[in-house]
Amino acid sequence: MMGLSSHWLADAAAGLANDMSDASFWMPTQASDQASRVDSLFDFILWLSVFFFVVLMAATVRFAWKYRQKSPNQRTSPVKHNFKIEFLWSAVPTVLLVVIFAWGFNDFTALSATPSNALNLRVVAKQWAWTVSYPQLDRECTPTIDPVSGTQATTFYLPANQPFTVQLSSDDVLHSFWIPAFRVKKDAVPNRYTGFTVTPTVPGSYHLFCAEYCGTNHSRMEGTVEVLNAEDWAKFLSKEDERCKLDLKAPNYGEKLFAKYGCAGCHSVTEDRATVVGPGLYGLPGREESTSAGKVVADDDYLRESIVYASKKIVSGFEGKQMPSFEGRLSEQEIGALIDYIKGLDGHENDGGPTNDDKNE
Ligand code: HEC
Ligand SMILES: [Cu+2]
Repeated sequence: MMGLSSHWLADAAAGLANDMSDASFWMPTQASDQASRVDSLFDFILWLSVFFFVVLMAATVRFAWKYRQKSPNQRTSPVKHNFKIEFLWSAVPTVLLVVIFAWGFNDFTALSATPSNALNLRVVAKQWAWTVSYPQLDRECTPTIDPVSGTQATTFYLPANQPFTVQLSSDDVLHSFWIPAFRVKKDAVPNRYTGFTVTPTVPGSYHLFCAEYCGTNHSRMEGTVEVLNAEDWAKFLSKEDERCKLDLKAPNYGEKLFAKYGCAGCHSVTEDRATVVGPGLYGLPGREESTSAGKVVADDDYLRESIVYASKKIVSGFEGKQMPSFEGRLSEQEIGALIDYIKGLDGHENDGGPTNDDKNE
């Protein structure tokens, strides 16, 4: 148990009242595999700073006293340079900074590695709410609006001890997806995908915030992450479960959009990669593509750009041909569904692909 005063302070500082049960003075509950890593580095930097603060202040006070002016006619002796001390005060901080950098970089890369059993979430930020969908499960968690405060809160669900990957995008301005108990925070940037992978470890209910000022109701852009044990997660997955409505547009939403927007009239989707008007899209994701802007790997960002801003990178061999601009015509969810569809053409598992039993266990 914590002291009364530190408990009050921590609550007040972070507004995390119900995350605080086993929190430390500085930090909320550790509820992911990333949390202890982040906290260790935080503690290391904190205690390192405390150590040098004490050493430096003690030396300052001692020297100020020892070398004080003892009589009015005492003169300062000339200060000469001292190689040993100068070397030390450069080398020691350099080594410490490199250690901090390597440590932080290591933790940062851990956030970027996506294991194949990860549950994939697509998170779209929009002034002033989050929409969280599960392309593998055909489910979508939408915000509920409090008519009095204007708070738009989204509750979504995760299984404990299974990694999940978030692919973030924004329909308007910069937002930032922040779950303090997981120690993860990532900006949602318009016209680009960002993301991370992390594993929740403790069943419970945790806060989600927007951590980037995004306009009037920024502080009311909230949510709750419910981390479920295996039994409750199985319940959530059952068809009868009412939490996060089954996405009625699914299945085959991407394929339907592909027909609806006329993509099918210009692009073949069969293995022969036949050219209709534009290039065949089979096998494109992950491949290296020659374009007017040089060679690029066809990742989600490239696919996104090819669909929304087709003229930015023209595929080699298609210089004279025009793909119509879809700028402003597709919602983030539609773009995501189209990308999932293209990625699923070769039947490979992918982050938007169909539900797969191995993936949801
Ligand atoms: C009028 C014909 C036409 C329509 C409609 C069209 N495209 Fe295209 N598309 C093209 C052409 C031509 C290119 C090649 C030139 C370029 O890169 O802009 C292309 C390029 C692409 C690329 C990049 C392909 C590569 O090999 O790198 C993707 C992805 C793509 N289109 C997806 C779509 C999607 C999704 C839609 C529907 C929302 C769509 N296209 C609608 C003609 C079309
Ligand atoms: Cu926001």
